Amino acid sequence: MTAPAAPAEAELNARFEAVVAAQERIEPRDWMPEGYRRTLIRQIAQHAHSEIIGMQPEGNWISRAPSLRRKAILLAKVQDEAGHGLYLYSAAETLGADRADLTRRLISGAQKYSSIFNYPTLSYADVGTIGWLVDGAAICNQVPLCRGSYGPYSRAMIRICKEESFHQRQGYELLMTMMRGTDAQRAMVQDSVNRFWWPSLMMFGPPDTDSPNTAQSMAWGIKRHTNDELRQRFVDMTVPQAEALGVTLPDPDLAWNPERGSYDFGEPDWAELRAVISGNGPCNAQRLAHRRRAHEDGAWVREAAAAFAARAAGEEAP
Ligand code: FAQ
Repeated sequence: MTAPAAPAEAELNARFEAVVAAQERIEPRDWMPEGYRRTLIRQIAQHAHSEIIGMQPEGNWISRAPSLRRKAILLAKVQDEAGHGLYLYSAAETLGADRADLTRRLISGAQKYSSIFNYPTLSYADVGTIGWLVDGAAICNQVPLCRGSYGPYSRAMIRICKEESFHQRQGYELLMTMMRGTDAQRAMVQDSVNRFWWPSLMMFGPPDTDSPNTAQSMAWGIKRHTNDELRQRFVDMTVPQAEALGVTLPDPDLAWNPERGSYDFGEPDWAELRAVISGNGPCNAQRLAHRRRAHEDGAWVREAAAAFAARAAGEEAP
């Protein structure tokens, strides 16, 4: 008796396309096109790196939090970001990526992380603004990823999004508290919003006309909306929140458009986004140097864990 012939690539691809079209999930052991695997590893790794590098701007303020309560909140938030990075590295591993290799690629600058984390945090108000605007943008971008076509990534996003919503609320509550305070505190909040507004819009990526990956990622169900659609959704969600907070968003072109049922807004500085993505933002060098140092300082922990695992495996062997 001969073994049944393996399905031809065309048949495997047809099955894959049918699962994606039915909005069902592709799982790690399913056949998938190499381009799909590569795109997912790229996006999930960048996402994981963003969570890990994203600990630095807010971590900068843990030791200078204005009260024990604020310190406890900030510590918990930064720890959550570490957790998100770990779920995401695990999701990338289900695709055959090696976590140590991904870390090497981050440290060498071969893989990207979100542009937003290359801006400095100059005052405690930035902790609130990051929660409100940066986590807010992250939620807008990531809620649709819970319906993405790759099972381990979409499931990881469910928990991450729940935690990000909590982060956004804590940021908004912090800013609201400052806005109810002194003139100096209100000025600090406004200054922070002025600095973070445009970089937050850039988190959604380049405009659709200049986004090489969107069309294919949408066809594969990795992305559910384009960069511009999500940016618009974020602006529409955020303007009423800014009004309730009493801050002015630094865009003279921001205006309600009744025909579109959305806000019109100005053009972000795309040259700035390109510069930041290519390593020339205000804090790129500092962020990577800090990550590299932490990795080198942790070498002894990795060695000890590997030695312990090898010894335990030896003891268990018959
Ligand atoms: N920064 O063709 P597209 C967070 C790159 S997590 C840096 O449009 P794509 C939580 C892009 O990778 C924030 N690079 O690409 C938190 C591509 O480069 P490549 C991270 C960017 O993938 C909160 C090239 O430009 N979130 O904030 C950026 O279809 C607070 C062409 O662009 C995610 O990663 C950028 N802003 O769409 C943590 C979500 N934009 O790889 C701490 C998942 C574009 O070809 C504190 N990712 N690039 O060399 C995504 O949704 C997508 O990957 C996009 C980009 C929308 C980011």
